[in-house]
Amino acid sequence: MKYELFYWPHIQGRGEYVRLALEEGAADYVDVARLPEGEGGGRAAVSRMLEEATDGRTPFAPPILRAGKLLISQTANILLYLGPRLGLVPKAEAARLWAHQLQLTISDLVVEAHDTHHPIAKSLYYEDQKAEALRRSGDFRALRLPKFLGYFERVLKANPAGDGCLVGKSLSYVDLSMFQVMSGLAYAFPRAMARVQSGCPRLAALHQSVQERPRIAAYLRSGRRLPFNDHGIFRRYPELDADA
Ligand SMILES: N[C@@H](CCC(=O)N[C@@H](CS)C(=O)NCC(=O)O)C(=O)O
Repeated sequence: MKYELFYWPHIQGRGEYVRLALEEGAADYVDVARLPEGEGGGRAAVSRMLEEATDGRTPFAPPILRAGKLLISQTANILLYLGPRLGLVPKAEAARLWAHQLQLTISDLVVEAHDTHHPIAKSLYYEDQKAEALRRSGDFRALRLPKFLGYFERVLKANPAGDGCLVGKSLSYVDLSMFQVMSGLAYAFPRAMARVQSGCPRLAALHQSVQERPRIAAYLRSGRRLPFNDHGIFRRYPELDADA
């Protein structure tokens, strides 16, 4: 199967959760919007997907994955589809539902991380909602970040198959996504993350182990991995990472 990923070309964004799974699974894929515009790439490639109904199943927002005749959107839904095909989730239904449940919780965390800098509206500039962003990020750092990471740390600790991964006894797409969220949070909130992470040794070890996997390490070194920047979901605005 040759997969086509459609995602905005200049940020990691939610496309990165899908990319990490495709890379670890050694999948044959094209990151369509990263192709030159003359070859059907660029932002227009994504916009086209949002405008053209395919069997009446037009996606609302990227990332979008084309797999043969299937067009799939919603990050967690894409990973639900890819997981078994790329060997990135256990076979049992209960484990797949558990993986999906954790992935949806990661999606919730991603939304909250985004809303620290855009608490009022996506359509407004950060500078137009800075006062609200300062209040929102204070709550995020003090309460939400420790609550989410503390939860995932407990999930690791409680995994009956071992605390090296979140689901079952080997790496799943959820571990890859957890790696991405932690990387993004460490970029956006280096001070808050240093405080919270000291109480989450298993999560820190998981992050390290994912980063060292040969295919992930090769991907992270490659030009396919864009650096974090201040247009994406995780942004480094030092004023939003003040001391507790
Ligand atoms: N819940 C969706 C959210 C998708 C989403 O918000 N995509 C962003 C880019 S990361 C977008 O382009 N949104 C356009 C919009 O919300 O109008 C997912 O997890 O895939």
